[in-house]
Amino acid sequence: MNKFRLYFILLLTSVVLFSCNKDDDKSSSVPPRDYTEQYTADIDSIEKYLKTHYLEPVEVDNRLDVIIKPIPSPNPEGFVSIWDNTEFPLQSKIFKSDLRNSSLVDGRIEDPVDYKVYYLMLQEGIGQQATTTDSTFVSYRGWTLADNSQFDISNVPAWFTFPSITEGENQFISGVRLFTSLLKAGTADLNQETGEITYTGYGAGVVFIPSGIAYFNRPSGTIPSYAPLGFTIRLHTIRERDHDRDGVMTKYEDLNGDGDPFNDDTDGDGLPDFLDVDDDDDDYLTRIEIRDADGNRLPYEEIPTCPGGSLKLYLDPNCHVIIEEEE
Ligand SMILES: [Ca+2]
Ligand SMILES: [Ca+2]
Ligand SMILES: [Ca+2]
Ligand SMILES: [Ca+2]
Repeated sequence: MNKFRLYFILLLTSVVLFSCNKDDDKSSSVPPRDYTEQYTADIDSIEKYLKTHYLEPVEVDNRLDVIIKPIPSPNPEGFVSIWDNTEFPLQSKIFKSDLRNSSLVDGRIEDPVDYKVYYLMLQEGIGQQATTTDSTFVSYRGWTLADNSQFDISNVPAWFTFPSITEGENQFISGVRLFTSLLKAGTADLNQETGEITYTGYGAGVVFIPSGIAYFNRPSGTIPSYAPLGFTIRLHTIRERDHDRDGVMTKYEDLNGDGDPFNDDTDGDGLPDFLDVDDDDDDYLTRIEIRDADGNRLPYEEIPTCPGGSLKLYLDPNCHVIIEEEE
């Protein structure tokens, strides 16, 4: 579990090191491969995998999963490849890596690749659609596509958050969290006698991830470098977050609505709105600019715009707080 988070920290460190110290100590460090070249190789091996393997859905203790095996040759039982499967049709979506060399600004790492991510849905989910900034409560299983060896499994769901808000919050690899945003959550049922919570109707799917949005050049546990990975992901529930705790939920701080809160920076100070406690840089904190005359926090929809303006109060530096905060 923690290795996902540890990996992320290590990767961030390595990005900083590689960008700052290119000339240092060439003997002991091998530069990472080119993202585009590696992606070309990865997508080729992923497509070969999908055309030469079949899957069977399984359900154990309310956990949806798949068994994936190579299609035997000859193939008297007529196994259908994942590529041609019509019961669980293969889908794909283009993603950009969401890794950044700082959690505070939009210093996206220099990765030009449009990653084609193949996936299939086992169950759509009946609850709320996740976003990339929600905390997600996920159980999973992961394996390497090169030899179908399982490197990790978590039948008990755990929380993942990107970017982490408090220390100790786990982050999944980029490819998994991007895919998880395509799933819908389930519903939780509490057994009053045992105290056990059962999740039903959760979104579940299988995703095939190029190494550039997995571990790339860094081996992790039994995962070698540059390894395309497969994951089964089950999204049990989600929690919306307010990353900067300014009273405006992160989902409302994606002003241009493109699903990426890192590229919305109202005051242009390099800190995106969802991580900026004073979004318009007028020296009045957002959390006190979103209160009514009695000092109560307003629901987002009810935060007024400035007189004669189109922006909400906390986003317009030309007008300020409704009431001064009393100490
Ligand atoms: Ca906020
Ligand atoms: Ca945005
Ligand atoms: Ca800002
Ligand atoms: Ca302000």
